Amino acid sequence: MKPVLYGAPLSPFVRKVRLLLALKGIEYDSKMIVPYATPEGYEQFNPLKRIPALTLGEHTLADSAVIAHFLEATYPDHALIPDDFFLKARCEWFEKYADYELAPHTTFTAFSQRILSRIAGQQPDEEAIHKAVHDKLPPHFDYLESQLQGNYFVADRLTLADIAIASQLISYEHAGETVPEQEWPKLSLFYKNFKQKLAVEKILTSEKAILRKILGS
Ligand SMILES: N[C@@H](CCC(=O)N[C@@H](CS)C(=O)NCC(=O)O)C(=O)O
Repeated sequence: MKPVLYGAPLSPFVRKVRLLLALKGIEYDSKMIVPYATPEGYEQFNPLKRIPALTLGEHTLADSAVIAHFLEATYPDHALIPDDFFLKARCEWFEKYADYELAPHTTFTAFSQRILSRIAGQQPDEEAIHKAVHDKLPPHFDYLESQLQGNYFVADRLTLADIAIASQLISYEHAGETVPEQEWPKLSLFYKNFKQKLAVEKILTSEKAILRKILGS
């Protein structure tokens, strides 16, 4: 029985789950669900009508963090969450940080304004983007820079913490923004190294193709 992932690949929360599935080598089926235009009945998968949702047999789950932790418990191979209680909690901390502190700026401002507005035929709010890039994100990047241990955030190896943070940075890159190397060398290198992993490269290539198609560029 394969899990079924509901969502759209350009969502960073769906991306987090896709990356986890790919890095763990879990086969799954996908069902395209476009946010804000969810089909009737989608509430049975996610009552908030957000993406992602996931089903495994009779089980239905919503929210990327809940899904990621469920998948980790159900498919323990290629562990992406440490067993040690403290490291596990650190991993959860960075995942939460990415989902709730970075996302408002990387995704819900930069990506939404530069990409989603364009798709809707609207002008991006460049003032809001400027504020996100120059005021809101720098303190978060300073914090993340101070927390990096080598190439990883937790346990000196790849974990869900890295996946969650990089998922937000990918949305930021899709929006045409980067983490400048001069200001945040460790964070910039972390992101470069993360993208070089084969499973990540494949997903990123497919996302870029989708973006080109959507934007007609
Ligand atoms: N905390 C949630 C966030 C999910 C989320 O906000 N998804 C967005 C797309 S990136 C969505 O579905 N938005 C539609 C809506 O809020 O109605 C998670 O991690 O799954």
